[in-house]
Amino acid sequence: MRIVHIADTHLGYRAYHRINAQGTNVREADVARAFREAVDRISDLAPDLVVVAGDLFHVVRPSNAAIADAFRQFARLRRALPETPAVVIAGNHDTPRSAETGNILRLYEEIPGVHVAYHEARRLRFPHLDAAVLCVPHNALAASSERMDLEPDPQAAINVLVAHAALDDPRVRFFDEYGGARLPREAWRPEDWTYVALGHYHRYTKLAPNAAYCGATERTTPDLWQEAAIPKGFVEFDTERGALTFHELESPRRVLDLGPLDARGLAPAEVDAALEAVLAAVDGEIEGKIVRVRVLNCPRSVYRALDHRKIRELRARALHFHLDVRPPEIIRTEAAGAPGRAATLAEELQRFLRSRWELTSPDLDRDALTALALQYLQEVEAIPGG
Ligand SMILES: [Mn+2]
Repeated sequence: MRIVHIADTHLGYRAYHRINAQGTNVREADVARAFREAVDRISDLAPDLVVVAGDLFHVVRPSNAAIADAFRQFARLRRALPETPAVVIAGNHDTPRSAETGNILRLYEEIPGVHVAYHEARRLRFPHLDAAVLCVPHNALAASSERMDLEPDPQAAINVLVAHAALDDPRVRFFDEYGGARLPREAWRPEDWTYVALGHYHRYTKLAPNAAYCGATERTTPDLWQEAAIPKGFVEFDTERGALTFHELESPRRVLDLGPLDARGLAPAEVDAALEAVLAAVDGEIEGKIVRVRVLNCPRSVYRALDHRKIRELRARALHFHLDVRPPEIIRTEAAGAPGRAATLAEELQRFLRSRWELTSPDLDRDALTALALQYLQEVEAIPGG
């Protein structure tokens, strides 16, 4: 049989305050479009089983439009593949912190053939496939204090494990996917399962011939520059051939991370020219794209004298244009961390504020704000039990 494994669609994600002609946030429309493309492609592939390994929604309370659109997509999938069950588990993004808050995913159980695990671990059996699916949603791992032993069902010929978790494995590095529940590597063995479908890590990563993170369908992590060149899509696994195939989606919006330009010793007009050159080298226009250009060693006085009319024009043409200008006194070599030592919270914060945090106005002083944030952190850390 063939299984399609998809995860981290993050429906309802929004960014950049840009609205399309229908009045929808452009990025919210983007994640919806990527999911629609995935449903089209899955319908064409006609698998025997579909698993959604968590973070269907970006937030616990998605917009009505996101809820309705997801409903339409599952209904469409059902119409295209009436014999194919779809199993959906909750991830950290679509699990409410309080159990009293209902989970929106339950709504989708109204669609015949859609099965949802949003709270506790749950085993689903599909006799017509001779298959059992062990569902381990975020809450099942986050709420349990003991180690969970994940065992296949000896009665079933096909055993699938679906989990939304931060796997304890050197091949995955969770830079931006905060808040995942840890899944120790010893909790499961790939050889015990027909297929292991993981969600949470947004980059497609094959961990064994029959185990993978399928990655996200759009770029929605806080530092999406890191994801600029990472393909987005879903995975197909053929249990008879043991073949795992990654299907890349075409619809995710282009993200360009350009530079860095070195402005050391350059006059403002020379920085303008360098900026123009790096943009001219882009394949196609920047229209509608998400673009960052990093400029290093650029003093404030040079930044102020740049051609800001041109920069405003770039901001209007791109969906999002971020000119990330750093003054020369900033030391850029920290943060990789000394080997063998985890970064402290202060180092993490400093790294984020210095290199990842996007200033909303050029008048903000990154250094002053970083110093203030570190001072606040120090004060909090000085409180006993704080
Ligand atoms: Mn996610």
